[in-house]
Amino acid sequence: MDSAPTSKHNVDPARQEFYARIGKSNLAPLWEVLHKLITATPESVIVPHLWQYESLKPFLLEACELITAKEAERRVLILENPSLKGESKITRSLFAGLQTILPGEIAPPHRHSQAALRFIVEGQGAYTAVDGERTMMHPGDFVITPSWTWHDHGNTGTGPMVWLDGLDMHMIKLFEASFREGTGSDEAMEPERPEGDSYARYGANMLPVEAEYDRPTSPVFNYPYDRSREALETMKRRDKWNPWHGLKFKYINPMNGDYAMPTIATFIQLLPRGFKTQGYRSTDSTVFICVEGKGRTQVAGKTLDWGPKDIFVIPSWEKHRHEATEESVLFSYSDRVVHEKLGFWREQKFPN
Ligand code: GTQ
Repeated sequence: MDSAPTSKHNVDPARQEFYARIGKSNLAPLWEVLHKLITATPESVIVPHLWQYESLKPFLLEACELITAKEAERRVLILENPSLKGESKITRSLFAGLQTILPGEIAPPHRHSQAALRFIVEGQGAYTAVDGERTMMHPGDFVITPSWTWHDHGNTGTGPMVWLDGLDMHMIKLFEASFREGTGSDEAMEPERPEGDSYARYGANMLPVEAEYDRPTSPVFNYPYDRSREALETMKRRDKWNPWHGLKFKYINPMNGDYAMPTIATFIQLLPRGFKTQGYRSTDSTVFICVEGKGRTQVAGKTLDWGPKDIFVIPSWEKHRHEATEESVLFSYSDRVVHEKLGFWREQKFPN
């Protein structure tokens, strides 16, 4: 028995009439959208882009003349992907912004469901406090503010301090799980523990024998650059260079060896002078910041020329390669940890 529609001629209007009718019942036909929903390969809506720090810096300083850190709560200029203007997104899931704080200023305490990372760009003498412990920030340090921890920032130095904020903002938004609160005061919170406490407890290849720490985020909330840089420097004497990554490491949570944060994966890599990586792509759109050196990244027919403090973003599944014209260090972050945990992370390594 043939159950196919017999008169093709009448099918389209009949379908349209059907769709309109079921639409009133909040129903829609999957077959009209199936291949837009389930694409053969990732179709990223974002574009590769580079922000040259030197050209942004004047805007950071101009913002300081227009608003105080206190009034702004956080004086941040958001890095928006050119294809997602007005959405506060550098990728579909992640936020990136440059936060500036002047000597004597504080950014008042608050807490929120969104987790943040800070990657320090320049300056000295500013601290961030997380959950009652302050840490002084230095260029190249990777600092974590876990979900729902109280945090404030203050600058006790003599010049402006700038860092890159990375937040899992748009994941929380997707899940409609955002909470936020302030302390009701604009004043900095009083430290409850001495500076360096977490690092001593969790950052010295030892753990308290009866550790009570039970967050899914690393208790080491400042990974100082001098330690990461020293590790890269020592390893480069012996390591073979990975053709796709140079010498690349992920920051980990010493409690379990997993990524340092449950929603954002963070990495640091060293590319020797003259090194060209082979083509690579992965499902996690990635934000990079050049810490030291100089080079370029080829992606989607574009060349992103980077130097110290420049920030760039590579979309999901776009083949790219890095070339270091000087010995370079890149820090990067992405939502790879989520892809891996949920079982859909993919990568492709090209032979050239
Ligand atoms: O420092 O707490 O860039 O709450 C965006 C939201 C920074 C922060 C941002 C924030 C923060």
